[in-house]
Amino acid sequence: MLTVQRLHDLNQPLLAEHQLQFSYLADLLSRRHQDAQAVVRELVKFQVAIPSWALGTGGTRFGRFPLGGEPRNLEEKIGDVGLLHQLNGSSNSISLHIPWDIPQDIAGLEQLQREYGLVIDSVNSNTFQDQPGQPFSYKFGSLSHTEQAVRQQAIQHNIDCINYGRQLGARTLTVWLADGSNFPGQQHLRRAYRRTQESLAAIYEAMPSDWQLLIEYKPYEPHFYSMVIPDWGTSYSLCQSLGQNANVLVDLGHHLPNTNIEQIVGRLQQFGRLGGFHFNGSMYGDDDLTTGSSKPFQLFLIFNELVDAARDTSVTNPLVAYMIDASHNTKDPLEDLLQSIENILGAYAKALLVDREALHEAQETNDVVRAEEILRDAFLLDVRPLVAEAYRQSGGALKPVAAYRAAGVREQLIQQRGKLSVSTGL
Ligand code: AFD
Ligand code: MN
Ligand code: MN
Repeated sequence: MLTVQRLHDLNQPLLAEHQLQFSYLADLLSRRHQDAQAVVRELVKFQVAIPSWALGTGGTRFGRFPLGGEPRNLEEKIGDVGLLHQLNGSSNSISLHIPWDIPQDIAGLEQLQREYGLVIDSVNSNTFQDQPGQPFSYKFGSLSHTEQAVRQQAIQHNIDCINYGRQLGARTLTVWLADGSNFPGQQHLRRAYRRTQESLAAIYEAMPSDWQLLIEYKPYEPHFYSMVIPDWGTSYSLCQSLGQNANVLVDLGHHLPNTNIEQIVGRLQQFGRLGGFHFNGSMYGDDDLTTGSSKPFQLFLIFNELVDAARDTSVTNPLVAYMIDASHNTKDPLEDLLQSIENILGAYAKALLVDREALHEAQETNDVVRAEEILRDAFLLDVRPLVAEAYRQSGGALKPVAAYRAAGVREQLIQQRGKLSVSTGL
């Protein structure tokens, strides 16, 4: 669909202006003793996984407006992520959600992955819905359920997920637990925690030693009185009780409004328990909007913590797994993912450009204004030429969204898969 030649042709008319902008910025940075190419190298390396469930139009509980050409199976989902990766060179992995993505033809899938240069990043379990033919219902919980048989079914589902993932080379199981209660008194809060801890321990025991378990938290929804894992503290305590290979996953939409997420990120790194991210944009809660769309400064501050910890030799945090967890009911999902990645790379580039020594000095001398100005200097810099250069160096498009449109990708997908094809997922 997108050939190397086509991408080259699409870049051609933009190249002169890009080079002008890039060399201006590189010059400016070198006057400040910063190296533009070094930032570009970091951006080229940076990869964000794409979840299989973000490739179709998401709905709200009021409706869904599919736009056609959505991937109908795992093979086509891999194809979509492959397209994104061709366009920006920054999405080389895909995250699976069971039961929607149970792999059938392993050899065929491996072949496809090789063709597109993709790996399988993680496997996500689903105990928030009942599946046809399932003996026990999750209506009143899964890993925290009062009945042992229901818990066992949910534990087994997570073990099955690990086994599916192993076949395709994944090494991460992500658990988001929807368990909770809607009314005071409905659930014994401490017992629900204990049962969850025991269930997770059983999953952890069954996990191969080179795997990691990531535990998400979320303050509300689908339950509105209490969630069993509502906050990072609960996730952290569970990870502590499980062992070295369990880490906390921060989903940007899983906080109450105005939570200082960058501080949580800093804390978790300090404790060596930050395992991964689900990037998205949030105004009010789990909105799953485009990453960085409404709060770009927050995204920058999060990356500032990540870069800061990465440069601090006293921090021993495991490798952080980056993923987008968004859902779109008004945009073409692929365009939205391209936008998200662009915002993520921009925030990362800005964080890399923070004058960390000067910031440290300002902080140690309590120079409040100077410290803030240092962050603002980096944040307000237009780093788009660096991001575009990273795309170019990895063989992608200087302007991925424009290239996607100019190449008529959606139209071709609709032609291949039909106007009515609807993807599985959330
Ligand atoms: C839901 C949750 C959470 C999770 C995803 C996949 O809110 O973000 O990562 O499902 O299980 O969107
Ligand atoms: Mn998530
Ligand atoms: Mn969510």
